[in-house]
Amino acid sequence: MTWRGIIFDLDGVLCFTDQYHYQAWKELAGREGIYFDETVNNRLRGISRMDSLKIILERAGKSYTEGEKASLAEWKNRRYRELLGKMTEEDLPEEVRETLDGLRTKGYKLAVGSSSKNAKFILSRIGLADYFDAVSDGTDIARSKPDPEVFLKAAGRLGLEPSECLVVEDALAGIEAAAAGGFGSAGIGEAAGHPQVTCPLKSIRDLLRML
Ligand code: B16
Ligand code: MG
Repeated sequence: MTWRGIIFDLDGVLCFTDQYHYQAWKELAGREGIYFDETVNNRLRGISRMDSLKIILERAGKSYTEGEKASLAEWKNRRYRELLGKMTEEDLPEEVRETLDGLRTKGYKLAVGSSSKNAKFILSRIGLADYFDAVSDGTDIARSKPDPEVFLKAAGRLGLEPSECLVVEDALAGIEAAAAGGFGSAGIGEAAGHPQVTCPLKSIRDLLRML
């Protein structure tokens, strides 16, 4: 298949904000007396903030009103953004920078497709604010991954069909979203083992060898 566009997931592919999500959710769960660990955190990869909160509250001893849930999500996001403030251009891994530059030189159109409403803030922290041909994120969509909406928006903004784009993902929900939208997918980490993945990757650098 000849791809014309590459759509990158953000958290877990271009940079690693996992530790900050983990810390902010852990503090929130601690305040509420809810058990939370890495295994629960792994289930939150790629899905929206409110869907993540729903998973965390599965272990709560009481039920929460919609208003209470909204305040919890807001508290988590405030704490998360405080932690993101520590990120700098040094948090853009060298292999990511080289891969992006290499793909650009080869003539691919490059986009971001992220569930995060903080995607633009994170891109600016790591020095990629103006790098991509298109960015589609949590502020653009009504349905989060595994729905393909975020990738369909990114492809539309690149002026390409889904079948012309390869989605690069670390989350199982992201691979499912890519397949549901008619995109090819390249999976990193846990996502490399998903049965619907088109190309499993050991590292993001494999893209340069493959494309
Ligand atoms: P926010 P991605 C996702 O980003 C994260 O993987 C996921 O853990 C998070 O819940 C989601 O963004 C929403 O993030 O609270 O910042 O809107 O992997 O799709 O780039
Ligand atoms: Mg991700």
